[in-house]
Amino acid sequence: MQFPQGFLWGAATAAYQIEGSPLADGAGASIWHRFSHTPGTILNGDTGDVACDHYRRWQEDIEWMKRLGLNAYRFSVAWGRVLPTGRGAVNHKGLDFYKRLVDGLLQAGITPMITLYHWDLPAELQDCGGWANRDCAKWFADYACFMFRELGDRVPLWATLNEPWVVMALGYLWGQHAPGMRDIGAAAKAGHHLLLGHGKAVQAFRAQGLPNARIGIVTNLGPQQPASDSPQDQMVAALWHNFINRYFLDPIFRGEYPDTVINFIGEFAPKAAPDDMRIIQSQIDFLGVNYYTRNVLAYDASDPIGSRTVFQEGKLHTEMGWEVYPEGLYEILKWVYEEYGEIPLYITENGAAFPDTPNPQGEVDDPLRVDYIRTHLEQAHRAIREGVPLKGYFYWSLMDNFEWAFGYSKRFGLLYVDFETQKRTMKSSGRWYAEFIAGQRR
Ligand code: IFM
Repeated sequence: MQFPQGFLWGAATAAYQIEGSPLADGAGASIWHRFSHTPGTILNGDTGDVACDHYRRWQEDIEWMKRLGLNAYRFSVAWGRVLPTGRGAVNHKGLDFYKRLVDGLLQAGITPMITLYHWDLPAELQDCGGWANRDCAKWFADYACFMFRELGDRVPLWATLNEPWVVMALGYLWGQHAPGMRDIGAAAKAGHHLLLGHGKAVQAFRAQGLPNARIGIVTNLGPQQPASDSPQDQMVAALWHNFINRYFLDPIFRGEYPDTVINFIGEFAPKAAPDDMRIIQSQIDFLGVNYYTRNVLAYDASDPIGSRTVFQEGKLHTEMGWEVYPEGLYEILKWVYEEYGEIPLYITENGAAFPDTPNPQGEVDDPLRVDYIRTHLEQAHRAIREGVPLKGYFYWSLMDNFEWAFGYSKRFGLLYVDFETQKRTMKSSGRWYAEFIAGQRR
């Protein structure tokens, strides 16, 4: 398996999941700080107050990246560290943290990819309605523009949003994520304003004229397959496919929402102002694909949405309950390529949580994760052989971290983190990945 020259070998993280010190040095609280401090929201009452203490240990973490042989690192900026209330006054201490991090990465020969929004909206903006308020698109673009000015000369890869579908569905529709809303109308508005914020940020990026930087968006995608050939199962699988895979990509690449979903949500469908779709369609330079699993779906009249996910007996599932289905990575990459054309792609997340425990010598052997990475890389390679313009792979995640509503109970890392002592230990999957990357350089 030889990947193309210049392929990026990375790992990914997000600010609230690893940084800790959420209010340090003048940072403003985010919706995740608020949400995790609300009793009953997060398993075991966990919060991101300490997380992996990366805010203070970032230099050590760059050393770990070097040991892994990474040539790229995807991380997110906590909006509220830089602009504590989300707009207006700048907090230079917060900004300096990211400047130091970027410089440290560049010095180590590691290409930074910044995600501007990985779910931690400044809490003050939520008090004004958050993403359900159309103004949020402008607040986001202003923040993005500020970041391009400050770091655009040094950061070659920028992603506007991480998984807008998850923000809309889990944050505004089903309520498991911050801001914990359950309101279909607000969800549809939030989705539209996320798209608009993305488009406006892309326009601000172009206006800066950054010759060495490229911009894209990161979406969670995966095959949505019918459990049988029955027309009802096929119908629900198609609906989920349009909802998960097309709902954000069709507007970006075609300037329209998928009809089936719009018809399904009826009166709640987002109302686009005349110029919105033109802004949303602003040309991007790459698409980030986060792939974890597939869904097999059956019609179920007793369910409010009319469908249920069919558990795949006999298949390996991760601690998240997600089926390990490497072919799905190939299938979804091919689908994106065939559907939306020659856009450069990155696998911006792919990974698995397994129950890792150190042995008495303190080593963490995780053969299931080694298999997971290897089999997914095989499928990525297969896609490249068939012409898919895949440019990089970022394992999720560099280290065990705060897995949102599941707190610290799910370990995805290449590095095991002892959350009591903050000691990092490279798992056998980390050693495997390092050897694999080294092999690509020979
Ligand atoms: O931890 C998350 C990440 O923040 C976004 N994508 C999925 C990961 C695993 O659930």
